[in-house]
Amino acid sequence: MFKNAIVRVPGTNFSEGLTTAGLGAPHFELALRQHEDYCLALRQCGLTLTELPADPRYPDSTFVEDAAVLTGHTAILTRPGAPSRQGEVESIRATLAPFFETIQTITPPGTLEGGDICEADGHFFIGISQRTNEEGARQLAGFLSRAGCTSTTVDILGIQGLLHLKSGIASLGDNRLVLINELAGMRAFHGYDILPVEPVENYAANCVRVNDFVLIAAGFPGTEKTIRSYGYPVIALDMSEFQKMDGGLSCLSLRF
Ligand code: CIR
Repeated sequence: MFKNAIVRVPGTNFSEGLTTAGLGAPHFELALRQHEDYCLALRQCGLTLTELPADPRYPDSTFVEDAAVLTGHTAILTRPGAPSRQGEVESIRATLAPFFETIQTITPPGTLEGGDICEADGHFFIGISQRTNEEGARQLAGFLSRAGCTSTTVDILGIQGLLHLKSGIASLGDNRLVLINELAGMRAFHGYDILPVEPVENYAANCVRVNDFVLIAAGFPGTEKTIRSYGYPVIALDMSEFQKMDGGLSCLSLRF
């Protein structure tokens, strides 16, 4: 069960963040409303939120998930592969400090972003991507192992258009993974119950199980139906303005 979440409201210069989506500039007021609805949904799932103020030094800093990897008593601060995002980590350290006994940090030449880390029933998949390198993965695997967790790496460098591992996978718990086709065939995921995502709905693969609920991006009826068919109550959230900045549902919060 998750009890807490950390979120950060988008700043007025949110549109100056990194993006490859080609969907146009986000509408700031609408992004704020979507962020409010997202926070409301987390509360509906029973979480207590720590809401950080916008940080205009880092236009991508609303995507707090990329700054840390959390497990039990240990928080691991990342070292984002995107240089413009590396400064985001310091304020997340201060925010996590009251909650975690041990705080570790990924150090150079390692790079790692939280969006590349998918925890599935106690095992951690670590994506090797444009943002997370082998050295970052090696350091994280060491910290996880000391925290009593297992991990394996998944190379996604060859998958076009996949920013982070979690852009294409979600763990629902219960040995179930939501997966895009490009990942579904990989050995790493053998033995799991796979809920496939149609290619036109790839964006919806980045959904999140939060306690009794599954949060999913609105507008992807096939994926929503699949998840509902397994009996999960679904909360569908409009994510259009975050999608324009390559952001998914999971990256808007750190949950623990
Ligand atoms: C970036 O390119 O870093 C941000 N514009 C989007 C990050 C989204 N994070 C995620 O999917 N975990």
